[in-house]
Amino acid sequence: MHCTIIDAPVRDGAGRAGCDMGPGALRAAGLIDAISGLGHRVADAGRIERRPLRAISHGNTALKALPEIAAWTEALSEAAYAASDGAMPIFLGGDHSISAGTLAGLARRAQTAGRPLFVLWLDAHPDFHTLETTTSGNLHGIPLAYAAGRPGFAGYLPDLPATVDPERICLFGIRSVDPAERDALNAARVTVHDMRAIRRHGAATPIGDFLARIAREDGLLHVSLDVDFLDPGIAPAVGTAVPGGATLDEARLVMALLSQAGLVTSLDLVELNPVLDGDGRTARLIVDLVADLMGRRIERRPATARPTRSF
Ligand code: 6HN
Ligand code: MN
Ligand code: MN
Ligand code: MN
Repeated sequence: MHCTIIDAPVRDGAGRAGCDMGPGALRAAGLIDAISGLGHRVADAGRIERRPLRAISHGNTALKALPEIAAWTEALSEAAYAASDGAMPIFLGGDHSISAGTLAGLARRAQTAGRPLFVLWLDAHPDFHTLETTTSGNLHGIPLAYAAGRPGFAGYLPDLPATVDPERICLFGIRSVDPAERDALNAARVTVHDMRAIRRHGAATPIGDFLARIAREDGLLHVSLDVDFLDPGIAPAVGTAVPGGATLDEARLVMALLSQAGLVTSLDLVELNPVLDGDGRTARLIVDLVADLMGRRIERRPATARPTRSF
């Protein structure tokens, strides 16, 4: 596998500062060595430059940093389209607003390739607000709705040349949904596996079913991993922590299933806030999960210590 690492140090989409340091923290935690150590060729594209700011205004006065996020979205859309031609781009966020751009570019790539694009959204939140419905005004709450072509973005950016079909989106790990998002998700027929369902029925069947469908339809698969997918007990370095997230075993199972299927063609790693990661353990955990996803074999420790004899 050929991978391209792309830094997207975006912080303006989140309510608190710090996500701009995410790429540096993931690199310091050994991301590139972890991937190349598994035998993959890694190209380092470095940092994306934001486009120049344009004046953009909108009737929703709660919106924060609209010109900034628009300029990042344009730059990331171009970068994602270019980097997905034969390689697997890995985008280091940055807050989740980066996915509006990465998905826009990847949807265009899928259209060029004549293959359907599927999205696995690993997150506590659906990020399915429009510019009209967000009440926090934080634009990391909108990327999936934008990429899916929901109405409610008029005057923001030019119309997308390609969008993600909502019926090819699978939300997994969800446990914090705003009312406007709930209604829109139901109407759009997005697949939602919330934490309650995952606790009751496990992770293997829903992920396996989704992967089987992608294989049948010869699809591309983008995985968008928000740190708050994980339980804050194991991944505290996130500004929007929600209790009851994925455990280490659940997260590793998902990564192992993705690795075995071999269908992932692009990846976002978002919302890591190193300011909240005193000892760097969240960054190391994300690197570990990426290594699982990229094919590291899971070591099974015997339940009880097996006596070994050398004589
Ligand atoms: N994220 N629904 C909340 C909002 O402000 O719109 C939270 C968004 C969280 C965004 O997790 O990437
Ligand atoms: Mn998110
Ligand atoms: Mn989230
Ligand atoms: Mn929301």
